Amino acid sequence: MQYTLAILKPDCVERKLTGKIIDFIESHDFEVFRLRKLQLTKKEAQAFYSMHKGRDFYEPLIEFMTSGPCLPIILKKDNAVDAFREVLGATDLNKAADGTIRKLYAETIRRNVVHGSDSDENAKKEIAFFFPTMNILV
Ligand code: 3AN
Repeated sequence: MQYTLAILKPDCVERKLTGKIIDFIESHDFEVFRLRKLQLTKKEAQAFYSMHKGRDFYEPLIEFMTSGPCLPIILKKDNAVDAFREVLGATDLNKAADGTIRKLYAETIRRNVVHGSDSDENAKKEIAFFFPTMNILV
């Protein structure tokens, strides 16, 4: 079994898509293992997205991710990281495959509804970021 981190982003919460997205995730056989609802501070968002510091989309991304509450979720499934990236779809909704979350629900490349860890290493870091007591997973 593997774990990955999803975040239902502020656009997802604002558009009241939370239930639909969790239903989608569960119907693709992921277990919702842990879930929180919180609003990221600017410092937290900057730390979470530090790998993108300096990119042109970094500041608007921080503004967007701190604009309202989000729901970090630990998902559990065999091969969870790759399996979730597959159902999530490409960052850019115009490149996302049919039937993926982003193809179905994203509005723009920034307002793309859900985050998913892109590697096992990052999943462990991201899970520890939002669920610091879940050290059994890291
Ligand atoms: P992903 O979420 O698919 O792993 P990353 O990690 O490259 O994508 O980017 C993190 C977030 O930054 C994306 N989910 C999206 O909200 C935003 N983003 C990425 N690339 C762009 C871009 N070219 N323009 C605007 N926002 C972007």
